[in-house]
Amino acid sequence: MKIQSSKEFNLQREVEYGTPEQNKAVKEIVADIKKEGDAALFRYTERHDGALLTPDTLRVKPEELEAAYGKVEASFVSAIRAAAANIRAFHARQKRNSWMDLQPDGTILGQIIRPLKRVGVYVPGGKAAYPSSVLMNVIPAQIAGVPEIVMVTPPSTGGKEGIDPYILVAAAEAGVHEIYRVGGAQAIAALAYGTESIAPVDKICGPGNIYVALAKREVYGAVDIDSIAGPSEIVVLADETAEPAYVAADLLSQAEHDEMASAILVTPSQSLAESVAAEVERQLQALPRQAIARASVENYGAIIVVESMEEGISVVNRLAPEHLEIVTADPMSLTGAIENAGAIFLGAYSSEPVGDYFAGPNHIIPTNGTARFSSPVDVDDFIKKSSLIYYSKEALLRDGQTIIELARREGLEGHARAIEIRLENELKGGNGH
Ligand code: HSO
Ligand code: ZN
Repeated sequence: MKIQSSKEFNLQREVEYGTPEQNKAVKEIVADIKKEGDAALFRYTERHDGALLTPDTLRVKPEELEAAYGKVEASFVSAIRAAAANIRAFHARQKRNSWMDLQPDGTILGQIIRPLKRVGVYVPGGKAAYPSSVLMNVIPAQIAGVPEIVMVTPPSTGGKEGIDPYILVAAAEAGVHEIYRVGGAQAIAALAYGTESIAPVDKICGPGNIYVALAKREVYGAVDIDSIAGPSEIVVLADETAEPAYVAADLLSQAEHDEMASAILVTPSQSLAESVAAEVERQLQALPRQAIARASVENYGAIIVVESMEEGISVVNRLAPEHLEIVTADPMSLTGAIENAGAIFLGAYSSEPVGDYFAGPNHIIPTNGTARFSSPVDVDDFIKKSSLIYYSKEALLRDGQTIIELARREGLEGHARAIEIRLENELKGGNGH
């Protein structure tokens, strides 16, 4: 890893918007599913995934879920259960209550909180089919009270055997209600517009390849979508008290996700910088995903040596990383100065995988500097709010003229008269309810 100063460092990663051909292909798939429903869904699944589906085989049956438990280790089931319990407990703290405020004049104002009715979770095939991400997408929806949680995933994430049994077990443990074996842009379109066999959803979330990302963008508006996740990022802010081998291991733990992942150490200590650089190289040699992690640290990784901890904090705030580890003598004392970071891990023992898998906070976190204005996935992503307004006669008599004034200023006489007709009637002594 290159050791550089903050002036030399410039993190720039292209956001993928797809090639014109990819965009065209996705638009066509979405339009076909919208027009032809199941017929197009089965046609594209045969073409892209080589699976011939029927309305009967599209949906995963309870027997298949049961069989999945037979294919995974008992220790995996208990690990998933323990993680799910922590994730549930953390997200349960986020639940909001509806509220109403009754004022002395009889006015009632409030917000009614309701869960979304039906949510679709996309689970990709291939190397990024993570059971942990199934928990992180599904549990917040479940805690929000979403009554219909639907999962879609390509038909052979587990090779010829069909869907990966680890994904099926995670889905069952998380509380998914329906599972369909479709993937790609066609699955996103089916969730958004519905087909004969899949009822449309209100929101689609979960990561996927470029076709999935483009399809989500294409259907946005007809349904809500989550934000489109970029490659994973970690920034470690450390002083000379940090253990170089731990810091290097944490940097590599995120570098191994993706060639475009970014792993950065920010430190005022030249000696830590040098020992972490050596450790990264040493540990890389023995890492099964060395090729991916090496590409990541070479292209998007850095060790930035700063003049002081204050400068380090300002570099972190500029990067606005998805994950920040603070590994200093007193990490808590620096936390207040961190303005932009999706998740903050404090101290030598809060290694990022603790949060990726287990502690309870969500691991779907804003990337690419978007932690400046957005937050990790939580229960709020699966609710909607309705405002409630009740005005008493007394309140309308008091505020009516003010409302009329604002309406006339906007040239909206109809608005003004809707108020005025009531004021006149009441002042005449009428009691029009
Ligand atoms: N670090 C990833 C999440 C993940 N790690 C899933 C392991 N599995 C993005 O936050
Ligand atoms: Zn991770």
